[in-house]
Amino acid sequence: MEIRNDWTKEEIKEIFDKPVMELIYEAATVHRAYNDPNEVQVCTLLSIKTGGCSEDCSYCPQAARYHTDVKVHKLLDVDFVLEKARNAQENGSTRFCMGAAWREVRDNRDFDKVLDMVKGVNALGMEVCCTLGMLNQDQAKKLKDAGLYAYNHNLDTSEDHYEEIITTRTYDDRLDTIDNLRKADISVCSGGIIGLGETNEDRIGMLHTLATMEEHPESVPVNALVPVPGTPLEKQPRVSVWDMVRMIATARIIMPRAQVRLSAGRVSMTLEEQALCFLAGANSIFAGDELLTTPNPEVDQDKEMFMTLNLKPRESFKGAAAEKFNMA
Ligand code: SAM
Ligand code: DTB
Ligand code: SF4
Repeated sequence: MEIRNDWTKEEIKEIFDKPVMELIYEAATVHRAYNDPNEVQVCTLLSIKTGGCSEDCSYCPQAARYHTDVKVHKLLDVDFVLEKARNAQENGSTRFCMGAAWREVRDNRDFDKVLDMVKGVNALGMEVCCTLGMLNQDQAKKLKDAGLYAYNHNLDTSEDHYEEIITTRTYDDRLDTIDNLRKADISVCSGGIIGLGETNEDRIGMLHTLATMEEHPESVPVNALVPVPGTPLEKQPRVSVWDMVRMIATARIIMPRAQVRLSAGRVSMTLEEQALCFLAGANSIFAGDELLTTPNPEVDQDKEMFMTLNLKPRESFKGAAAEKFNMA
């Protein structure tokens, strides 16, 4: 099976709409043809700058305009961040992702500090990732030179549904940032959220945009909305595990070599539900007691899950991204 980036929406819909058992079987078959099905990447997130964001992303507790109880703080110190990265590494994480509640990267002292964080985490031998909002080509290059491995910038939803969720920047802005990452040879992490009130057509639309990029993102996070009191989406019903499974399985079939990440929402899933997601092709998680501002399963609970399911944490700098970026 060759890797395709000429998928049509109709073809993706046909996969997405298959009976669940058929879909899981197919996704599991593709998964084992391209990846070790017992291997799951463990990433740790850290919010290096929390809250006070100028954007209006309606799912996000960090937008200044909504009244949520996140503990706002300015950019953390480099030493503190490196301590957290070492901790994450001791707990088995091979990727460390630093998130900032910024609309975009600006060329200032804070950015210089982030570059130092990137250098420090890279020196630990971890895959270092950032998610700092939009960035230009020059900033992408500076991050790459500092040792950045991957950058997370989600599409979040379909182009059609986007305006219902965010009005302070456009879908094209997002695609431009992803382009800038590609030009700087940074591994792309891009996916979205389900449970924002979108239709199945929107979910298919987002997957279509990802799977028809010239190169598929090396990582595709699938987040279930964590509804946070104070945000416009606080009353959204939680997504069902079958919606997650459908999304993950379809992503796996159309982007066979991507790390499909079972991201936000694990805290409200049972071990069995998560196991279904791994069977459907998810091969990456965020570990650590917190995501950015909301709870995540406890580290010990995840260690137990890995033992129970005999999962192996994936080594750093391995797989499609490593081959391409030549950092193994
Ligand atoms: N400010 C930067 C940006 O927006 O690109 C980086 C941080 S932002 C919090 C990273 C991603 O987290 C968002 O694109 C969104 O997909 C995800 N996210 C934020 N709040 C969420 C929530 N309540 N539930 C699920 N995912 C969420
Ligand atoms: C992604 O797709 N999910 C992560 C990471 N990329 C940055 C963020 C999830 C955030 C969930 C809400 C919170 O904890 O603030
Ligand atoms: Fe700001 Fe990012 Fe949250 Fe949007 S998702 S409000 S850009 S921190």
